[in-house]
Amino acid sequence: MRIGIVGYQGTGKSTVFELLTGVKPDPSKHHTGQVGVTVVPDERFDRLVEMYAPKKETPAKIELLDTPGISRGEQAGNAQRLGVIREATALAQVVGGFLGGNAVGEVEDFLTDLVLADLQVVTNRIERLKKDVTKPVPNRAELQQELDALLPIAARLEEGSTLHDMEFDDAQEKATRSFSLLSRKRQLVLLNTADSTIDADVIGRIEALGCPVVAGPFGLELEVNQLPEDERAIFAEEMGLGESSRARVIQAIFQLTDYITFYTCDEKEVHAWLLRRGSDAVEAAGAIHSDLARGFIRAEVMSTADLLRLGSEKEVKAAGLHRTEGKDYIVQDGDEIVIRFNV
Ligand SMILES: Nc1nc2c(ncn2[C@@H]2O[C@H](COP(=O)(O)OP(=O)(O)OP(=O)(O)O)[C@@H](O)[C@H]2O)c(=O)[nH]1
Ligand SMILES: [Mg+2]
Repeated sequence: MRIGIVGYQGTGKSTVFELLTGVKPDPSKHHTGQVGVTVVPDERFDRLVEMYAPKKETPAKIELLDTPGISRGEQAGNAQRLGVIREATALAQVVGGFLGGNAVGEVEDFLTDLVLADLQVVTNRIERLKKDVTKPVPNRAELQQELDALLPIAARLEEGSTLHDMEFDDAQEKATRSFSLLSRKRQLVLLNTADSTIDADVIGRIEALGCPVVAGPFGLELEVNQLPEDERAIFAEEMGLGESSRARVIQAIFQLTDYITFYTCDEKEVHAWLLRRGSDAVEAAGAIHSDLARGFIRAEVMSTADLLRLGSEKEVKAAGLHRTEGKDYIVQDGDEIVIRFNV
């Protein structure tokens, strides 16, 4: 899973990237974007580690992509600049609240830039299709169907709307699969404020645009992190800083993506795995290793809620809460799973 850290130039994207990943942005990677990895804070995982005391612990991680800022001045080039985030699972827009501009307007403008980038891609394809359907080609009916699927999408984008609440039918999904439409990606706003003062009205107005918001003085927090350990607490108190935003931001990003966490646990390793919500037991097996999916026999499942409440696997089994599930079982958030397989 890769999250694009996006936004206009100089809003604090690289600052947030460093705060979340601990990785210093490398100026030589500025144009292409830089990838860093961050651990997902997870209390269930911490408690499972305590319970199993394994030799190895592997928490869930997400990848963050720090991207070059897009331009307010020359919007014409933005569609191309946004190309680096086509592969992102979801977007986190950093808004430079500390700069004193209009934060709500900045989110609206950014959404418009995404819409324009999508419109360019969709329109190019439509123009091509319009020409091709007039030719005596063998797949003319197919091309016509693709054209019919794209026209309502273009119409929506021309109105200036994102595609967040447009339902796509199968033909539309198929016609747009290779585009990775930007204005369809889920988007979170990270409002980078000057200090710990947060304006609830501004947050409400951004949320009304369809983007959940996490606000915080990310720049200040990074500065505090970079102080010698013994000075951090004093400085944080002086600046009125509370708990670091890092955990809050990553939790919010994770919630945005519609993934769940499942676990594999024994005395060798406690491992947290991310999986798209709605995936079945074979897909969970495949996330661990392709052999486990190929040779899948069954999944033995218990919920970590039961496990942590009752204190051991033995107690869960005694309470009759340990289940055997087949291929079609839809994995639930918090499941602890053992895959039985044969290759
Ligand atoms: N005062 C203050 N300055 C900040 C804050 N966040 C970032 N800055 C400063 O703003 C400048 C730009 O920050 P970056 O994190 O590099 O911004 P960016 O969005 O990555 O910039 P581009 O990649 O060039 O688009 C730097 O000088 C930062 O030190 C903040 O919260 N408060
Ligand atoms: Mg940057």
